[in-house]
Amino acid sequence: MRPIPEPFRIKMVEPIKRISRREREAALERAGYNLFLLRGEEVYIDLLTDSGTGAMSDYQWAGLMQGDEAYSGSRNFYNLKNAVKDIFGYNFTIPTHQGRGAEQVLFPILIKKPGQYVISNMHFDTTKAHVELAGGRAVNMVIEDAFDTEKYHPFKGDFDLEKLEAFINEQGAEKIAFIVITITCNSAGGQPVSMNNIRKVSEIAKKYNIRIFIDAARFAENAFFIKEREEGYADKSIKEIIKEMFSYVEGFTMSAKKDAIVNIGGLLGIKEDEELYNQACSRVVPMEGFVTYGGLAGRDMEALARGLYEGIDYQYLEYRIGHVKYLGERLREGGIPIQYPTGGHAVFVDAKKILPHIPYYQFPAQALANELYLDAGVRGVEIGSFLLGRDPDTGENLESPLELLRLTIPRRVYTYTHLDIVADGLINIKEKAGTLKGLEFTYEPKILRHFTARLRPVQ
Ligand code: P61
Repeated sequence: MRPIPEPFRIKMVEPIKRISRREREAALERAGYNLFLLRGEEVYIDLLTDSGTGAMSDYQWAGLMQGDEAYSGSRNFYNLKNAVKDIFGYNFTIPTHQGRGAEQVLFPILIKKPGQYVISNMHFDTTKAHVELAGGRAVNMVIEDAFDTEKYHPFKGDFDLEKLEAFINEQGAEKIAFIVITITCNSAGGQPVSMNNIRKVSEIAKKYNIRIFIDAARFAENAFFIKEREEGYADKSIKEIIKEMFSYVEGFTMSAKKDAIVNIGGLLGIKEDEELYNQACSRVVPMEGFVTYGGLAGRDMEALARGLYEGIDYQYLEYRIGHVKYLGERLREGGIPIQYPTGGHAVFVDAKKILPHIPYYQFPAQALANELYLDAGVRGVEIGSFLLGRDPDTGENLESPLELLRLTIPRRVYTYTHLDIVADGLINIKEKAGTLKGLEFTYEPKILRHFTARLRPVQ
């Protein structure tokens, strides 16, 4: 595939350096074979996350200098509020320190009784954690095709509508606290949700009188895929598509560290429900900050207001999605199995297929991630059984349906040559895959183990 050119010039750079293989081996051993425990300087190309790692534009940086640091009513807040109204059509905007800030404000308002369900195509890990902290139970209802990495489906993030309706009928609508549509569906591979599916899910929600929201971290990338792949949307603008997507729900939580290309920030958007807005205001003050800053400085809100527009620019999105696809195509050409088609923010490598000799409880995707670091200085992240943890009742390791290595591409940061290094590294590993070993714990914390656990190769 021919690279889609960057719609920007590089005016400022951050030097990076690749340490030697021997130094990487020592670093990995010190980090307990857990890439989260490396220092940033020990990594050459960092594909751990696309969250807060993007490069802001000159216009966003200029906005930082125009921060009005008023405790209440800063002009930057109003710029942000106007941007949300203009792009999403929503009346109420509450800034938060990041996505999970919005989740912790909203979810306890919606989960009224312990044990109520929250249904998503697929919850992201912090989202699931906030559902559970608020007493709810998170269930995922993405289509089966999402788990078949080789099968092409234009919208692998879609809800399984039959399953959704059957579950509501089985449990009774009063047992469902709310539905949240995650766009794009991060955990399924950054896969988009179609407009048709969003509309149908909202019809089901309306029919049963269930509240419905969007987890909007990658809303612009999702809109781009709708324009490219869904019938009837080729001639609509990205902004028109976004307006329609958000017209079907009552509100959204957003980590602005992704598609809005800021290093920190989140949003809670509410379409028109003033009572919900008032309830959220009472929670945001003690948890995040006053309602017109929510844990952000005025300058952060200005960068965010500007980033929202940059993130929905068609030329930028065409480059962005093409850039990620370029890595996906290079890997496929090199015989590396990936979640196909490539998603919006990352390429997800199917580690189970490359390392069939490593069982799930020895974490094949983590073994692959570690080898990629040793070979090429590239840091990806495991999305599989290591992340999933143990069954709280039996203490057994849970088996994830997929063992994935996520190569997450920061926005406007790395060049195509960097992506070639990543692809060459993985293709090289494939040749010696049979020699890779699984991992076992030397230290395992009780919760969220994949951040701090320590491992060693199985002998
Ligand atoms: C990521 F290793 N995502 O994908 P906050 N919803 C969705 C997200 O993707 C998301 C949040 C809400 C991250 C960052 C991350 O264990 C981890 O602004 C669909 O991060 O609070 C975040 O937004 C939360 C990486 C988060 C992790 C938790 O890389």
